[in-house]
Amino acid sequence: AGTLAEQQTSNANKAREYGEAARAPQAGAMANPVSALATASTASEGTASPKVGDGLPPLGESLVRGALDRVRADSGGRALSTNQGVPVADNQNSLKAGLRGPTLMEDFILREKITHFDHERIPERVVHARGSAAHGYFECYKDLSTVTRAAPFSHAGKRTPVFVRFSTVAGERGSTDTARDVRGFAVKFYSDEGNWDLVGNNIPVFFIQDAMKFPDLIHAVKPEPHNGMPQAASAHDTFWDFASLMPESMHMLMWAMSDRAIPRSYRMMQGFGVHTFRLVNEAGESVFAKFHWSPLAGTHSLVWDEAVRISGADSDFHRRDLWEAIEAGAFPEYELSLQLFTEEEAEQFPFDVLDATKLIPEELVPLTPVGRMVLNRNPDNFFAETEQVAFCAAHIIPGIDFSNDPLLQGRIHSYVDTQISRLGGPNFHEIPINAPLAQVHNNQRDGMHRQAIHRGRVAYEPNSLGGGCPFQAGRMGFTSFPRSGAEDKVRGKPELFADHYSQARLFWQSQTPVEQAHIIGGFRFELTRVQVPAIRERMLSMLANVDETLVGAVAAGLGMAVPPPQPLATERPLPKLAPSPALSLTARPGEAGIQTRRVALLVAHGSDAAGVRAIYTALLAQGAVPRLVGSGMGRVGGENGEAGALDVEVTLEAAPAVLFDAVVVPDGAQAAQTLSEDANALEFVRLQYRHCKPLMVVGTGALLLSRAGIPAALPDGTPDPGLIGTERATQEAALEEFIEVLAGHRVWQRESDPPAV
Ligand code: HDE
Repeated sequence: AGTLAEQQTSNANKAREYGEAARAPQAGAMANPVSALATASTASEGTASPKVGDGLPPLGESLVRGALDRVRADSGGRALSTNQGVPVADNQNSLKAGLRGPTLMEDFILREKITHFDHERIPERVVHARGSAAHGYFECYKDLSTVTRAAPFSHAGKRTPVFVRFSTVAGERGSTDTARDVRGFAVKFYSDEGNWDLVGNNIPVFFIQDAMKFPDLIHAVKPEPHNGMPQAASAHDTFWDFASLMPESMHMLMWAMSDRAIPRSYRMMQGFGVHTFRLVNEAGESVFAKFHWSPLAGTHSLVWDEAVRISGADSDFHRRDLWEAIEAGAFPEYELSLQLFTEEEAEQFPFDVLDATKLIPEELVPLTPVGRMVLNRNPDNFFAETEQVAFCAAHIIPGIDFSNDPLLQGRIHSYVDTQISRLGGPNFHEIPINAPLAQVHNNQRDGMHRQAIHRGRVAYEPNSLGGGCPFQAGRMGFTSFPRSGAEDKVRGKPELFADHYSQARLFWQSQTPVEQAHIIGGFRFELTRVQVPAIRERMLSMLANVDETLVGAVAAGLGMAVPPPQPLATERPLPKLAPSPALSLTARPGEAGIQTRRVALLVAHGSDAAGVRAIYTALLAQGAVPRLVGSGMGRVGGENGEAGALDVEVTLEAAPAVLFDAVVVPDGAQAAQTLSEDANALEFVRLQYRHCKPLMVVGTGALLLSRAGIPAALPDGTPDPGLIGTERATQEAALEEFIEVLAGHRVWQRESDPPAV
């Protein structure tokens, strides 16, 4: 029968809204049978293709689904009503005194509808406003009870439902996904013993050491207050003014200017708890821990020129990528690892583990994998779930405790507080996405938007009238780790916090030459946007404390001399740390092969249809997302006039090069000729080349590359490993090689600064 969308060729009732016909009520039920309503797809344009699913999310292992069922509203087969449940006969016209008369005040249906609409928006998050989320589960590898009594780690194979929200920090709710920024990585575990929120980032350190500085940091990075610019960008005066006066931000700035801040996908970035936490076991013994998430798909990033262009081509790039991967069943997966260390060990480290601008190199404290997280279901409703979810750094459970990190201590307060104004009162924990699966019983009462209907007379403890319930859980409940901290009151920081540069240098020295070049490019771009020369100079004087090559290259890019280094905040000699290869993005290539990589096949009249189909099928079989891209929509004939050969899926105009990880130019002399007369096609292959992506050309397709001026060899004369042509073997052999190069993502050997093509 087809979907409702297919059956309806026009709005047949429209004519009855006018003139005399409007006096009679329209027919009530839809002409279509209820079965058609129930199958009407909610698919958007983006999900309508069979390659990205049918819009019906797989149930998978989403244990939280049952709990949310209670509030899930589905209007399939139902009549329209007011909020009071009164059936609405006419949803097209307001009530008027005559067809040409004024609208009547008594139209309670219109007024209710408009009033609700007027209040649809809630304040956006003050930071991390732009985000995307998914449901899934965490599965524990083994019993960790010797280390922690936290419920998710109680036995091997235990599954705890999770809801995860990824975000950028600086931009507003509608800002572009591919801004240079830190990414939030917030995980809500709906555990047996209550909700635990691990509210982390994709970078393991932070800009500042003390919560006291957070409002200053955010005021500096957000759009400037007088003119509201720039959106979702740190490349402006106020941010760098602040940063250049806060040398403790140096380490984080190195990460933020690296490719970490422009991930290819939320599915391809690490996550970190950042702070040192405590784990506590049943016997009350404690160790320190740092949390690490590592993506199975490997860590991959965009290049800056590409990120900028994606902002125009698809500002929902990361949101769409996450949504489509889950719809297609390519569930994002991350492994959770712990760095475990004792307080005594921590005292031996040349940095303070309570300082959130420092990381613990994996070479010093190795990672212990403890479980995996799978994201397997998209939210049903963006507002109800992704927007209303409230993560709180204060949400911990028995077995987990805070450390004295002064940044973490401030966060414990901030998150609950911010939800009260953002979500309109103290009962935000009752919003379904925030409600724990564990039962809630206490004597807190009332407040705005209270959902629970508490029974009985007793709302106090101790009581006898309620049989003493709810009673204190005692040893079963949460107890704080009893470490005494009684010292003199003081506003200050420990001496080791004053080392602002040794880890910035550690990070720099641990990067590959390509990553170092990108960091230089990042600083150069951002500081070029800074208008006040003194700020640029102050930033250079900070970089001068990190590395000579780095500061030299950035200064050259700005056309400035290298200034003397900024004075250090400590007289102690800074420790020399050995490079940590684990800090390079290349350390985690991933295990996903070419899964979910997007490949464009450029087609035109005369493309070798059989060859295209073979490549398309082979890519699809390996989990890649091939697309037939042409100058215009419609059907293109094959070679020798073979009719009706290939359907173009998307045009060069709608899907430019930056939305693809690789390109194939199929065989066909006429097609190559046609494409080479289209500047969009020439630009397409040039950008693929410039962004170091694999290009495969078959036979006469090579014409397009030569017309685009793409060099056949690398600058040093050796063959370009990312330019794969069939002269090397058959189409099958070339494809095999192409797939291998694509799995590696980029061909960095090709890169030059400035770009050659
Ligand atoms: Fe946040 N942060 N933050 N933050 N943060 C918020 O809470 C705050 C910090 C992080 O997807 C806010 O609900 C302070 C570090 C994420 O909903 C707010 C300080 C890390 C998210 C807040 C920090 C984070 C937030 C705004 C310094 C990484 C998004 C809206 C003391 C470990 C969560 C909200 C989501 C959101 C305060 C620093 C991660 C205002 C005061 C460090 C991933 O409460």
